[in-house]
Amino acid sequence: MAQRKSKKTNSNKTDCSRTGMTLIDLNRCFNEHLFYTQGRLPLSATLNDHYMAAAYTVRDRLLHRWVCTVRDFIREGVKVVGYLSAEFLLGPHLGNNMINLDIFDEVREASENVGRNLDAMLDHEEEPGLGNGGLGRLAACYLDSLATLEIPAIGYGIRYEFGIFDQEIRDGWQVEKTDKWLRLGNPWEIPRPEVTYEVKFGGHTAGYCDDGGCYRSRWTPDRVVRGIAYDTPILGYKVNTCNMLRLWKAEAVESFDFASFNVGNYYGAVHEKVYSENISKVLYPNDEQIQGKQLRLEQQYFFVSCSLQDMIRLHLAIGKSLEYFHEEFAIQLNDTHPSVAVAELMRLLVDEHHMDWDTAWHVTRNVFGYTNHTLLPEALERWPLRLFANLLPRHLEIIFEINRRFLDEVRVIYPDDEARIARLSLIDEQGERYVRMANLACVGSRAINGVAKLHTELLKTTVLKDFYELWPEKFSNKTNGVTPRRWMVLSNPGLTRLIRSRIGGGWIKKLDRLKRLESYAGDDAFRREWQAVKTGNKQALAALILERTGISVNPDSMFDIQVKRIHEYKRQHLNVLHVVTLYNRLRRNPGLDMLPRTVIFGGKAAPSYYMAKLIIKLINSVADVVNHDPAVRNRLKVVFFPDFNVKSAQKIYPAADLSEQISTAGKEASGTGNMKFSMNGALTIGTLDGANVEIREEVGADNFFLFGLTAEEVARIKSEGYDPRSIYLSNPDLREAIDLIGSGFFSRGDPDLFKPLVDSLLYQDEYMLLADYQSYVDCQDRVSEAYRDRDRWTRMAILNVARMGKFSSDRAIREYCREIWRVSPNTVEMEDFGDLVR
Ligand code: GL4
Repeated sequence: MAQRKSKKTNSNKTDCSRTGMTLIDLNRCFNEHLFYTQGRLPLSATLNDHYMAAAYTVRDRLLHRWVCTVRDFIREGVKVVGYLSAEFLLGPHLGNNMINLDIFDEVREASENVGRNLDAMLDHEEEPGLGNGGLGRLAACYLDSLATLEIPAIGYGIRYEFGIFDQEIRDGWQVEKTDKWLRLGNPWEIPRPEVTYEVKFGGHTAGYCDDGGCYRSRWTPDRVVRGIAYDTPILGYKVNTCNMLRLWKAEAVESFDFASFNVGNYYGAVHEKVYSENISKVLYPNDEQIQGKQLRLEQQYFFVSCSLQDMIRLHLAIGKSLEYFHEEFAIQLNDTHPSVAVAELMRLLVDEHHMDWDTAWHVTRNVFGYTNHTLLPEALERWPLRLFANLLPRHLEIIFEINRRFLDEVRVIYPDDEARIARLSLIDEQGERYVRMANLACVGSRAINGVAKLHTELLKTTVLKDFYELWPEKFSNKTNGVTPRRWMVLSNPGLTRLIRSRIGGGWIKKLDRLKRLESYAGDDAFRREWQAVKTGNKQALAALILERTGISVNPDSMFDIQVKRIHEYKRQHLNVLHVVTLYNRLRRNPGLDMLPRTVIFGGKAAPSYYMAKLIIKLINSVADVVNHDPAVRNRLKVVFFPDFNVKSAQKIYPAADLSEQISTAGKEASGTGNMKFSMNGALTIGTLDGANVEIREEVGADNFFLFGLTAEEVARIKSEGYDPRSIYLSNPDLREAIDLIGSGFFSRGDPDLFKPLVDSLLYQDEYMLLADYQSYVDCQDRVSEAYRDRDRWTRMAILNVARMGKFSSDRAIREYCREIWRVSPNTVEMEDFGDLVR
């Protein structure tokens, strides 16, 4: 055993050290942590003690690799990626790190040696839910791939004390509960109280002449907050590269205002502390919808300023001049949330480091890249000028100066095109004035990208059209990807084992190799085993559904799943219309030979998004009626799985037969859940939207259930005048479904409850559910037909998995590295630090 272990992962001698990889090493380390870190004897250890001991045992091995990675950072002077994101939806660490260290089986054994089941420990871990959905989860997948590809990188964000709320369902409604993820401590983070920066807010600016006679601006803030670094190691898969995610916590510069304290004003004295700490208190729970709150801008500026100051410090520490900052760092703006970085870097370079404007602008423009993640107008960030000026007066001056110079350039290219100049301006001046963050990001970046082919094309022709016409060379597409380590190896061990048994494990790092599975699609024995894996996963999910909702579902039925944030454009209510249509068929014809389906929904609604919350209530209300109607006889079940998060996602994707990707074409920028489902052998029913288009291209049109209008058709019909009511009137099945909802049938006779939803469909139907309804229902009938032929279905599922290679986040990150960041890998060698690690 010891022999085998010392050969894998690391060629170097770690086997007898403090962080050795053999079962003996792991057992010893586990017991030591139980005793010395948790202060427990095995007999009195709780589940949490065991979990903590396992976490620290694994963490020790991460830290050994981290130390080696950092050693190279300094020694090699390699170019580093700084990934700036307001969200990182990491999910639980323990299992993932065990996979990446390749010690899963050993830790399972070590925990069994102390009488503890590993799954119970994995289940016990609170996940850091520091994100809303796809955007934050993408950032987490990208960190995994950066480390796996051995690219030196630092993720920068906010250490929210409360992440995305926990969702409970009461009487069918969503209820939000505070996410207290830090309650039991967080063994994965290392606080760095000595790595801190001051961040200024408010106040005013005044001009002055410096010693050299240069005109400068001095910013006198009225508030200063301190950011403290908390580092989480991010290890790559079977490599020694261990990058870090550095999250900032806000604290008061002085915890107590002694002047107030001394005059007996205790509450006044702690006020500042409480006020400052608010900044990193809670994640805004809106996905693709801005709230325009000052605290949000404070959060953005806070983490951006700390992160840039940190990168500048690291840069200066290796002895380089700031003129070369962009040669040592590539900084990616994950959407516009961190885009105030453009102005902040200018401020740091010009005001604090006394660089001249032109050089600073050269550095700034060459260091940033900007990824756009949505076309939805309600998600495009803009800040009222007054609010911005009050909070960041110096940044507004800088933005004005950037804008003045930029628009001068534009005027040369497009003389007299005032309308275009108004559209390109960093300031929106139609009515109340706003700072346009997307424009700032475009002007301040070297590269701009969308997240799927269709999305990038739409960016170029709609939201960022003027910028595309100005700088076509800056634009490119980077289709999203997801990490197969978490989304296949960790979450679907059964499928992983089966695939390994036929084609080995090379695909885990080179996902294209899944292609080799194609030849097994026609292999009977393989298909049987494949089905057995799926059935096992469905049974496990059925057990979880029973535990969480009390609903018992049949694992032999088709698991038809839609999990994602609840949003009208994602059209969970189109899925509901289909459910009601099936239900009506059963009511009309009780003896109908219908393929049994379990329709599962999951996802959170922004607390202030009324329609989304009403959709959750609708799903639960329909479920209540359908699941209790004896006439249905288990041919149809509806489940709303509460509190969908990374942890439950890992159990849900592997159990799906059918993946619902049914957004209105042109609205979903990419989607990443669509990729996770397909990688786990679910077939997709979907529109030509986001990455669905490319998934279908890859897996083949025969293995994808397509329905609905194209983005072009959506735009055309909208411009010609769309009339949902005429569709309603001419389609009896649709009318019956909508009328049943409107009648109060699902709301205990109350016709008012769902009226807002029904009315919005009949009189506006912004997302064109009615236009796509018949095409969707027909497509679902084809799905049922296909599922009846289980061998054909399994063949299609195998081909889906075999052809998903493109959607690894490794492919996406390689493209970013080559085409945007221009960074290359650095192989980290393990070093035995002698007595230090024995
Ligand atoms: C999103 C998009 O809605 C989603 O399609 C995409 O996959 C994701 C990552 O690029 O980004 N944009 C925002 S905002 N939230 C998202 O999830």
